Amino acid sequence: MKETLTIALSKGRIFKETMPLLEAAGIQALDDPETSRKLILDTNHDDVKLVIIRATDVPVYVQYGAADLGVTGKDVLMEHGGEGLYEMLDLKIARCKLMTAGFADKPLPEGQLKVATKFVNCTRNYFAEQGRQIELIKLYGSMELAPIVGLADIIVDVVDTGNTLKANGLVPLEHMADISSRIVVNTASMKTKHQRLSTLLDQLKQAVN
Ligand code: PRT
Ligand code: MG
Repeated sequence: MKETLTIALSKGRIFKETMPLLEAAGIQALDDPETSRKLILDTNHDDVKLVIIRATDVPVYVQYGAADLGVTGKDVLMEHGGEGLYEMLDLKIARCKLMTAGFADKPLPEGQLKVATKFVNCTRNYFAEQGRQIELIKLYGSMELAPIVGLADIIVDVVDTGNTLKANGLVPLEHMADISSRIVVNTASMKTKHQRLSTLLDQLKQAVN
């Protein structure tokens, strides 16, 4: 019997933009995660499974070998730290920017800046490198609200069109990083399933270019 290959994906934009690339590599999902309640999707290969999980959980599943590989945003990967996995390929999908954002017309305070974000590690590193003192406020979503209600001076979030910021009276301020989705592979799987993984990675690389 062939060993199973487990691929971790989140639903939404990552699933939608990854599937054409997996299809180019000959892998088709037999269910749609937007309509199915299944967390493990079969594919046209009986030894390839897709596990559908929260975006922030993808590096964790791959780190512990619950999935051999996964697709994750560089933002999520930087926040996770990358322990136990290899970043193998830039799929150049789900592109956006990690930015600070705040009010256009309001000067920032002289002293400690209050920053609200779910990207606490990225934010801590960014401001530490610049020697700027901040107070970090960890949120799990709807970061745009924080400056409006006076919870924070600025936020750190991923920005695509900027429409969400604009709709809440905010503007992008500092560009922290360009973001796209990456293939990450479990370090042990890279050894034990080397042939299959390198074939799949080659096919995906061709599909990207
Ligand atoms: O949504 P959920 O809480 O389940 O998890 P998630 O937000 O981590 O997952 P998901 O599927 O929304 O995003 C997965 C990955 O897509 C992220 O990790 C990023 O790498 C990437 N990506 C690309 C984005 C965006 N573009 C994006 N625009 N992730 C989030 N957004 C948000 C943005 O923060 C804003 O609130 O979408 C909103 C609309 O963006 P604008 O600028 O176009 O208005
Ligand atoms: Mg989201």
